[in-house]
Amino acid sequence: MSTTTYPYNEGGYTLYSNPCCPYAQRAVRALNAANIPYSIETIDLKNKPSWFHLVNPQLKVPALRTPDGTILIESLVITEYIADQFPEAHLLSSDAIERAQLRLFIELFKTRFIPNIYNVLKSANEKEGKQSKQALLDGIRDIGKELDIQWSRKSGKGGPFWNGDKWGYVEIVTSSFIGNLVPLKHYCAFTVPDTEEFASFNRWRKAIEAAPGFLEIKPDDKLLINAFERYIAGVSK
Ligand SMILES: N[C@@H](CCC(=O)N[C@@H](CS)C(=O)NCC(=O)O)C(=O)O
Repeated sequence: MSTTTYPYNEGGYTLYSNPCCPYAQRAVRALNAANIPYSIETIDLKNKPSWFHLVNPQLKVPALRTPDGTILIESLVITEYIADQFPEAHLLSSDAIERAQLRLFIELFKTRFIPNIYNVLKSANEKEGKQSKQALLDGIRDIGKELDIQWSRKSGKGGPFWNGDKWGYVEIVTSSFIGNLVPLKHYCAFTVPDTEEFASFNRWRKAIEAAPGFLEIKPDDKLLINAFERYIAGVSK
C-alpha cells in the first residue's frame, strides 16, 4: 500500500530534522532564536520513513511545514523565511547594506569552508588530503580577514560575533559547521593553528563554542563523530 499521508503538527510548525545534520541545525537554531513553538519529526537518514518523499521529494533534511501547510526546504531558505515571518525577533537587520554584507560573509563561508570540510573528510589519499586541508586553511584565513573588516564596521562593534557581542543570524547559519571541526580533528587530525593569521577566526570560533545558542543543540561529540563516519573515504555510505 502506498503512503498518502505524513505526520505533522496541525496548526503549528513541524520541522523534519536530524540532530547531527548541520543544515537542519540551522533551522532549529533559527526557530529557537525567534522563540517559535514547533514539533520535531526526527528523520533517520539511514532508514528514512516511507512517507518522507511527501515532505521533501529530494529526501533531505531540513524541511519545515508551516501552519498553513506550506512545506519549505533548503536550510538557508528556511532561516530567511523565519527571519522575515517574525521580524520582531530581529534576526536580520532592516538595513539593506548590512543585509548585503551579512550575505556576502555567508557566501564566503558557504564556498570556502563548508565544501572544504567535506573534501578533507573524503580525501582518498595523502596528496588529496594535504591539498584539501590547505584549501580549508586558506578559506579559514580569508574568513578571518573578513571578520576583521566586519569588526571594524559600525555593525561589527569589535566582535567577537559577526554582529558585535551578540550571537546572531550569521552564527545561526554557520555554527553547526564550526562544530564539524570536531569530527575533522578526530578523523583527519585537522586543527586550526593557534597563530596570529588565524587569531580572528579562532576568536570567533571560541565565542561560538561557548554560546548558549550553540550549546543548546550541539550534538554529543561521539554521536557527531559516528554520524560523520559515512563521509570518510573508503567507508560505505
Ligand atoms: N542544501 C541542503 C542540504 C541538506 C542536506 O544535505 N542534508 C543532508 C543531511 S546533513 C541530507 O538530508 N542528506 C540525505 C541523505 O543523507 O540521504 C540544505 O541547505 O538544506
